[in-house]
Order: sequence, then structure tokens, then C-alpha cells
Amino acid sequence: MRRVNGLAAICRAVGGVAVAPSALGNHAHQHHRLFQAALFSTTSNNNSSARSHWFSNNSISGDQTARAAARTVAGTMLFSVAATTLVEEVHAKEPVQSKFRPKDVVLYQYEACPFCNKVKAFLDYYDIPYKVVEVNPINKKEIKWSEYKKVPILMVDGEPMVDSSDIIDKLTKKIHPDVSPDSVVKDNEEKKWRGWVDNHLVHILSPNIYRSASEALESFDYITSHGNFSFTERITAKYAGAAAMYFVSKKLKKKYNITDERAALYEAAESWVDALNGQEFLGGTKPNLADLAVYGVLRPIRYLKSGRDMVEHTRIGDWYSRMENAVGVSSKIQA
Ligand SMILES: N[C@@H](CCC(=O)N[C@@H](CS)C(=O)NCC(=O)O)C(=O)O
Repeated sequence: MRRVNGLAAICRAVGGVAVAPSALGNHAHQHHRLFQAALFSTTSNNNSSARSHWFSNNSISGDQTARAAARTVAGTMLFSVAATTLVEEVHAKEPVQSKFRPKDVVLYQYEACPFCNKVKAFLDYYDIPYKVVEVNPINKKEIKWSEYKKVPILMVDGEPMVDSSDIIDKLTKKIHPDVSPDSVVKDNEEKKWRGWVDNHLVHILSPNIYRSASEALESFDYITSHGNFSFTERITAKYAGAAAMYFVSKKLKKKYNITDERAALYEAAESWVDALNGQEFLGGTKPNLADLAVYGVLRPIRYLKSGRDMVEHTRIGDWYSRMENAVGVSSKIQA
């Protein structure tokens, strides 16, 4: 069975997870038509992983403007507040030496997908130039050639790599072909915290950035004002998207047993600072893969209210600033 399910698309996109339509409840159902105006996907439940195909045009009826807005917001809904870091102060970055210099690296992504941002943080830190192809989440035509239908996908000199953590593992092996034996203890810590990012931290993000009506609007205001929207599309996308995500975030809270999303975010931030154990980075004087992973997934929310609150109410700010310095400017190049 296939059905229109814009909400799964959004939450999957933002937090890398999907919510079953049945989990949406009556309240959300009443807003279904509104959501349809902005965000659609079809979800096939023919397997347990509920593989989602975003924004199937076949299943959508309605006026073209709303549909166009839906498409556009889908492409940019995850538009990262990370972009604001580009207009922030430009930091000097410590050059990272590596013999690994691929000629052609292409990242297929959604701009604010936390997993894509994790890969970008890695590429930026290692000064690996990469081109970005923004994938259209409706038809995913940019990745038609790929059997794997999620992002990020990274092409490295023609070799496709998928899954953010696997991509980073593969690139790390290429950058550091010799693993030092005395790094084993630290590697365990690094591994543990990288797992924590994928299995815990990412799930806290959506409930926070869509926590209240005003925060959901702030998130979508940012998303739509940085995307390529006409006035009508912007308004449609902003309000319908914000409404949709407000309800989705409540379901995600339940799914991940989060009672107070802010408390969960602060607790995560504090646990991370505790893990640093007084060091500059988990990696010591330089970021390791866990530092890059935490930083990468937090970048999209850092300058939204939830990110500002997190920095104000926890001790994570100093580490975050150090990471901004260490990662430095983006090594993205024109496609
Ligand atoms: N485990 C994967 C998760 C990737 C993922 O869920 N990406 C989302 C975007 S944030 C996606 O492509 N969703 C679209 C879909 O599943 O159809 C990773 O770390 O790369």
C-alpha cells in the first residue's frame, strides 16, 4: 500500500527517522490537507524499514502553486542554519596534512540533513574540495542512477559511498592508512560517541526545532527565506511546513521517549562536555571523528532558538566555537 505521507518525509529528513502515518493521531489528521499543501511523500510499507519515497507527484492533487511550494520546501526544508556560519566570522583553520587528494568529490545531499552535514564537516575539516548536488526530494532525479535512495551519497573519483558513518570510515582509511596502536583506547571512546550521535543525538533535534508554534515558524522562516521561493510559495511552505512539523515533533517525542525535549538537548550537550573531560576536543588537542560528528549534526540547529538556548544553558558553547575554528571555512567548490 502506498499513501501520501508528508510527515514521514519531513521527520525523516530532519531527524533521519520516519513516523508511521498511524502514529499521527486525530489532531494531526485534521491538518493533513494543510500538510499536503506543503509536504508530501509516499511511504511504501512493503518492508519493515518503511522505505519512503518523497513527494510522489502521482499521489498529489491540488493547485500547482502549492505543489511547487511543496517541492521547493522539500528541497530546502532542511536548509541548514549552518549556512549562517558562512556569514559569521571567517576563522583561520589549521591545515590538515594528508596525501589523500581525490580529484573529483561530489556530495549528493539535502542542505540541512544532519547526516549530510556530518559528512560536510569532515570534508571541510580535511580540506577536501567537493561539489554539492542538491537532490530534489520529490523525484530524486539527481540520484536516479543509484539504488540507494537516501542522502548523503558521496562520489569519490567515481566510487559511490553511502551512509554518513560508512563514508567517513572509508575516507578516514584513505587519509590515515596506518592506524597507530596507541590510539586504540581513544578509538573506543570515539566509536562510542559516534554511535551516540547516530542513535541518540539526531533524534533529539526535530522535537527541539519544532517544539512550539513559534519555533516551528522560526525554523521554516529560515528555511523558506533562504530557499528560492516566490512570495506565495514562501508563505504556503512556511505555514504548512511549520504546522506539519509541530505535530510530527510531538510524535517523535513519544517515539523516542522524550518527555522534555529541551531538557534532553541540554542533557545531551552536558554529557558531551563531560565526555571531553576538560580537553579541548574529544580527540585531545585536535578534533576526532566524534567531535566532527557532533559538530556536523548540530550545525543545522546552532543558530535557531533551540541551538541558541543550548549554548546559553549548557557548557557546550566553548567547544562549539573551537570546532568552528578547527573546521573553518567550507571546502565546497562550484559544481
Ligand atoms: N544512516 C544514514 C541515514 C541517512 C538518512 O536517513 N537520510 C535522510 C535525509 S536526513 C534521507 O535521505 N531520507 C530520505 C528517504 O529516506 O527517503 C546516514 O547516516 O547517512
